[in-house]
Amino acid sequence: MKLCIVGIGGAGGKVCQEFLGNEDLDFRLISRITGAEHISPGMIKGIWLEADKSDAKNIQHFFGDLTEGAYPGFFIPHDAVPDGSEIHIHVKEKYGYDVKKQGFVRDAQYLKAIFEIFDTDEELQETSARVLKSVGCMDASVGPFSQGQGLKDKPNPIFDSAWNVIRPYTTLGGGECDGILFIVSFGGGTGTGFINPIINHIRNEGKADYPVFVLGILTELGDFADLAQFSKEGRRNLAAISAIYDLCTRSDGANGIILVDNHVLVDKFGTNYTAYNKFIYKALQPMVAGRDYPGEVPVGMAMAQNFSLGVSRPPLFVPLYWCQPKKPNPEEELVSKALKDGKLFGCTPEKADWAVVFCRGFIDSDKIRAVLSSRTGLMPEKIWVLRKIGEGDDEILIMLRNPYGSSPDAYQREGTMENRLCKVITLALDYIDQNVEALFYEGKGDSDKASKDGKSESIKMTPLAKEAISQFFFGKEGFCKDDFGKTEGFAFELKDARRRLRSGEVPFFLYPLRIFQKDTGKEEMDRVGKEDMNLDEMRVLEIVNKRLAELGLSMDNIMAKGK
Ligand SMILES: Nc1nc2c(ncn2[C@@H]2O[C@H](COP(=O)(O)OP(=O)(O)OP(=O)(O)O)[C@@H](O)[C@H]2O)c(=O)[nH]1
Ligand SMILES: [Mg+2]
Repeated sequence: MKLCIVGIGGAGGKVCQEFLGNEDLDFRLISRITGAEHISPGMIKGIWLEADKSDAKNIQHFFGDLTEGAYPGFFIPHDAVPDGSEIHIHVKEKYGYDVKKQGFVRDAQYLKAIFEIFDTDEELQETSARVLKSVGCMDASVGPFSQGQGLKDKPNPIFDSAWNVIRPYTTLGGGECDGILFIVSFGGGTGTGFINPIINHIRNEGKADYPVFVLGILTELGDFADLAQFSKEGRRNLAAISAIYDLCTRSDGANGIILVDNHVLVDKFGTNYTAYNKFIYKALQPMVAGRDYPGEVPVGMAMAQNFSLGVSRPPLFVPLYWCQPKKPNPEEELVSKALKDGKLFGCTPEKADWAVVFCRGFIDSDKIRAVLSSRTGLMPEKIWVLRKIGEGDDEILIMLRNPYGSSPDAYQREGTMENRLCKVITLALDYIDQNVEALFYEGKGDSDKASKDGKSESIKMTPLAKEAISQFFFGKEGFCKDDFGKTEGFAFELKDARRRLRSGEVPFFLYPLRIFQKDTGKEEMDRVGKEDMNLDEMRVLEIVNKRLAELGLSMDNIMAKGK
């Protein structure tokens, strides 16, 4: 498997940079002057998607401007919308969103809304096609619309252009990468806002099978990140849980969501983000690096299929990493240490339903399987071991799939996934309760509204957009302080998910939610209806079962009585 690393947003870009470092470090300047090819360890390819052009151009110097042919490059997707064009004006006048805004509004709903607006507003789709054609995008031989794809009938310029710059690195566009690893932080606006729309976009393009993995770094608790990221804890947690929600509920979404918790890294490295990023890079090497053992060379497609085998929603993976100096018979110690001290996210290893283990060094797969099986109770056939030739230490990266659930008191124990996610949900709900006006980009003295340059965010949502956001969060019942989210909407789903986590139910997020609904005309129903109808049926069944359980009945005994 050869992955294309796509970092999105600030943290995503910094971690991506670790993967793309030039092997030829000492001669970087000479390499540039002579135009020598940039070679990363393991020949990894990648790209950085960012929303803040001024940061990308002036604050960092690793990535160059991809549109000027630089590699490694950054790309600013909203640059694809011509400034002051009819597209720009249409979205602003009808909805109030400024799609050209530099540095995004720091919440996940902003980009979700914009993606869905382009996805649903037919008038905008026609306008976009006309404008982009008139500025020559259709026939251009360079730039984001040039990758042999031309312009679509219903363009979604921000996400089309982003996919078009990624595609050439993938086997879908003639490149070598047979999978994509997106790296984002769960907590900002750019990474959390972009990750779901871009995966939706890839899947909607008919790329149902292309292997897509997400490495999501959860924002830490406390106020350290407030300053660094200009966003308070509650808001960061709402952004984080919104992104995780959308990732978990799209049944044909990512093939695996790998979770890393900044809070775990705080304990290891204090407040040094660069140390976190280097460590995340190191921990992923057994999965990402080349030099597989002969006969153990997984292709992206097999990896993706195995990751999501037997589960109907994108699975969560917790990585556990350990490395130690080479020694004879290291297997027992490697597995024990990884389980004890190597978790990168809270979890209960015994609850995992499957595991993949990546090792580097002279390591015996059968022994790894036997030790991991005896420690976790997982059947050996549910443990897939892949080995690579290592250079220095022995290393192990265990990825445990869905290691949570079926334990009603787990949420009370520190160090479990239930406990961590319940905290995130509670912080997000408290934030909604206390800052409801911020969901509509309103309210006085909301310091979160200040952007980096000190200017306030000039979003003035129209009644149409406000109504859509209100419906999305609170459903028909609307917002009522200290008493919202009782029957429907995202707030309800969050409360219900917290209830599930507390009672040990798996999974905890169930139903996809949109801000702007698709026109449910017949054609649309035929196209997307099947999945939605199944979900509706599932929901009805679930509600019926719940009510029956409250009455001490079950579907089975009713059927039996009926007979
Ligand atoms: N591991 C790691 N985490 C980071 C780093 N920088 C920021 N974070 C965390 O990630 C969260 C989101 O920050 P960014 O990634 O900068 O946000 P973004 O995706 O660019 O979104 P914006 O809000 O639009 O800037 C922060 O709240 C921190 O918790 C980093 O370099 N490494
Ligand atoms: Mg940013």
